Amino acid sequence: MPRYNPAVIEPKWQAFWEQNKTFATPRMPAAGQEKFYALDMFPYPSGNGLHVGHPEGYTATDIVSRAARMQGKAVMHPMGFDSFGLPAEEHAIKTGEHPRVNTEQNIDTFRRQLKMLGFSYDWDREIATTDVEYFRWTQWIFLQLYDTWFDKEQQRGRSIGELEVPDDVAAMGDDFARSWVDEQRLAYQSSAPVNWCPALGTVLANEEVIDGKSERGGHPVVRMPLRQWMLRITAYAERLEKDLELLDWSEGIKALQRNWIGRSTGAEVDFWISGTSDVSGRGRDPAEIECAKFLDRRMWGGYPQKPNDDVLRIYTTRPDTLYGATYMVIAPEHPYVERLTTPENAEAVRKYCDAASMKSDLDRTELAKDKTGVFTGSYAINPVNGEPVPIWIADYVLISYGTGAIMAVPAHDERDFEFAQKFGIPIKAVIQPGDHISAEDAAKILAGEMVYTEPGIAINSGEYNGLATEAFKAKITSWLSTLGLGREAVNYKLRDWLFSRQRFWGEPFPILHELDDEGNKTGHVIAVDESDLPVDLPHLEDFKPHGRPEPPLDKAPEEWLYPVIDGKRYKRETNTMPQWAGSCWYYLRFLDPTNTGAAIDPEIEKAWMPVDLYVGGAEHAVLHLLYSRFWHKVLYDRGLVSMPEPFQKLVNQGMILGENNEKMSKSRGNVINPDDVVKEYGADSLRLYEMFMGPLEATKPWNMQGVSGVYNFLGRVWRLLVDDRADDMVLASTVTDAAPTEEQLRVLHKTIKAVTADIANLSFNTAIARMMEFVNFFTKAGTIPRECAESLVLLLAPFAPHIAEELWQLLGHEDTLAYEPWPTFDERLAQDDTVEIPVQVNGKLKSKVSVPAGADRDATEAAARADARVAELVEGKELVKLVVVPGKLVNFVIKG
Ligand code: ANZ
Repeated sequence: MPRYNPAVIEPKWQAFWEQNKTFATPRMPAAGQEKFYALDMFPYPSGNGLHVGHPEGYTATDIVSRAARMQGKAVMHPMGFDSFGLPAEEHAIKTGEHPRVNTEQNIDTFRRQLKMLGFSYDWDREIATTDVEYFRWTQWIFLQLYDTWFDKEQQRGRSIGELEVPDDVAAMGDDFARSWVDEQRLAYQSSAPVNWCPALGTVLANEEVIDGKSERGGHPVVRMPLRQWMLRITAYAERLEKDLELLDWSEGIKALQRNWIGRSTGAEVDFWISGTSDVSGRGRDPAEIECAKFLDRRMWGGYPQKPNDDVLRIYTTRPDTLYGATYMVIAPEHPYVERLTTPENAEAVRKYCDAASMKSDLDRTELAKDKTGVFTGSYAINPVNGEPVPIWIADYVLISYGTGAIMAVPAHDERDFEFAQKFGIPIKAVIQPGDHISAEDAAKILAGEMVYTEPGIAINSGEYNGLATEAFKAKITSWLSTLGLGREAVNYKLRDWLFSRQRFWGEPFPILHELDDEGNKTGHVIAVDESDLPVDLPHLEDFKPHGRPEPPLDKAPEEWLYPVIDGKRYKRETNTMPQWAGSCWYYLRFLDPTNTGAAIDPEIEKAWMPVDLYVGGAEHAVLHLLYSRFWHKVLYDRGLVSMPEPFQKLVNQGMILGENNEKMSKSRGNVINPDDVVKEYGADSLRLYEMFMGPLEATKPWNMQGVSGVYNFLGRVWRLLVDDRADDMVLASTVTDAAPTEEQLRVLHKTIKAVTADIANLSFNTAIARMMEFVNFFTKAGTIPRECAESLVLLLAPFAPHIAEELWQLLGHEDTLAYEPWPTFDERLAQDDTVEIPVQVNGKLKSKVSVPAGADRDATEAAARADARVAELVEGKELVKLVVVPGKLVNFVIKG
């Protein structure tokens, strides 16, 4: 037995922890006790089991959690499963087996593997997003979103009951008012395109479509509109961006979120629609008179929130280029398409818009090889100079951004430049390029042969000529708003969140559609009563698609699909929620996982939130982290949580590559299975190795020799404390009861100090290196005082908990070391011993002296004077000047 054998000691201690519920966390921290909430991004339990990327982040949080417990903190460290998802449904379609069966098998595998790695989770808190008792509260939170509208003035979500219906809306009747209210909710319905694959008879998720074909089978996929649920995350764009300031996240992740939110500032401008281009006639023709009347009305009436019918409202980030607008573009979905299209263009426009509707936004913008478009036949008047500007339709303008319409300035915008070149539209330069542009290029830019998108000095811009871009923007925006023709505006790239999926294996929406007497939907919906939650998934005979674009739940049995309430028949919503839903709030449920009366007890929420350390993969930098922050803010606005942000500190672990420096993947054959590593070296070695590979956030390749290296290190620790020639477990004779020497104390205290700081800084690789030095030192000495041995075991415990528990027991302790006080250090002993300092006399090096690191001026001077050589030169001489730079140098300037 006395050989280091993880195969024996690891299961032993795992069983001990489980039986004794060593890591059970109390409901609340004790009075006065500091709390620490360490959260891992819970895994999707795939059929492949855990991969070595999982234990990387999980070991990091486990080290911090174990150390925090020993430092006396109340530690919340839970684990669960994000278990809805496509693969389980695919499996169900193939086998006819309920996806729950497969999901639960996979969860069992994951749980077994996680336990095998010795993570100190409180397993009584385990949750899976597919648990009916969990998604009951996911549905409940959806109902809170449904019950909330966003008050722009107060910048917060409020109960729909507090929303006042404007008089003009109320005047349109109850039915209209009800629809109006529904449109204000944070959860609302809208028609959005889905990927319909006729050959497979099912709607596909975006990730199942590759180059317009189904991933499975390569069948054509068409985009078609379907009524879906949206969440109004855009209402929170400003706060989501601003509150990033409150967070201790890396600048990189913050930048990714900021980019995704995509704040853009510019101006809205109204162009009066003239119908024809004849207003340029400058005579008193009727169109010009109308235009003058329009301007007059605006001057007195101001800029209307909603544009009137007689204008085309555009959004631009470059109002300073207004004089260079040579055409306008509206998106193919713009409500004015029909109005603006003249009869001779009608056929071409219809064809163009039909084709555009089949393309995704990405195909229309980033992936588009060529600009396309069609002229409407209509014109609008440029407010700065009265010029008529032709209005085109082109799919590079998206309906979902800004106002869905632009003024195009081909001289200063790449997309517009390409378009104008292709369609022979004039290109008019209105910015003088800066000096960094060659004379040759500048000439081309001015001739409209080359695009220039940077700032510069205004030209061809009437009274604004000579103004620099920023000043021009400010001036013209203010002019526009004085005349009621425009205003400053902010836009966000962030889009509302398409929240429904045409899938079986997801949370059902707690929503019922009203039916009329004929059984047709009236268009109104009601929320399922809270007391009727959860809405569980129905029984299905099989999971095969039914061949229509409606969601698979349309195949559900009558009793599920058509509930009757107070004698009235309803149809259930058959879309399901996306996989992101469950992970939006799991960190709250961990705190109160068995509460049957609420998602979470507010007292408990206050006691434990926010998450103090959240570790996970960088692939979640935007979606998951933005979605959960959004939900949290809504819950905050509605008084259900006490803090505006859920995750105080966030760290992204780096990716672990295969031994060949490539991404691990089955096809590359370079996947490392944690089960195999544990079998050969043990969990402690796997944990230690993953932390020793390099900085947590770095990308790093796997190396089996490295695993064997840390395994050997643990073997050395073992042999330092265990007599491996004895028959039973007895302490090695190296362990003595002698008091440590000064030198040993220095090594000990320095190590404690370094490891403690390294854990706080998540610098685990350096902490391990320190412990290795420590072990080398005492191995060489051939003896280790018990005090030093015990401290080593405690320091090692967060990293390699099984071997540490075993050695702790051997050192004569009966209980687990999980709550043993963390070793402390004496600052005096922990200082790095000494530094060598050059001592000069009149600027010439005469000697070197050793002083304790951190020695002050006086101590440094004293050490220099005590040096025999220096003393000889300096004693009795007149000192002109003395330079002492502690830690660096001493210089005596003497006379004679
Ligand atoms: C005139 C102009 C002149 C523009 C110029 C740019 C450069 P960001 O920064 O992304 O907000 N735009 C506005 N709405 C659009 C839509 N729905 N679809 C496609 N493009 C749209 O960019 C805003 C700029 O993108 C706007 O400023 C507009 O073109 C275009 F020298 O207006 B700009």
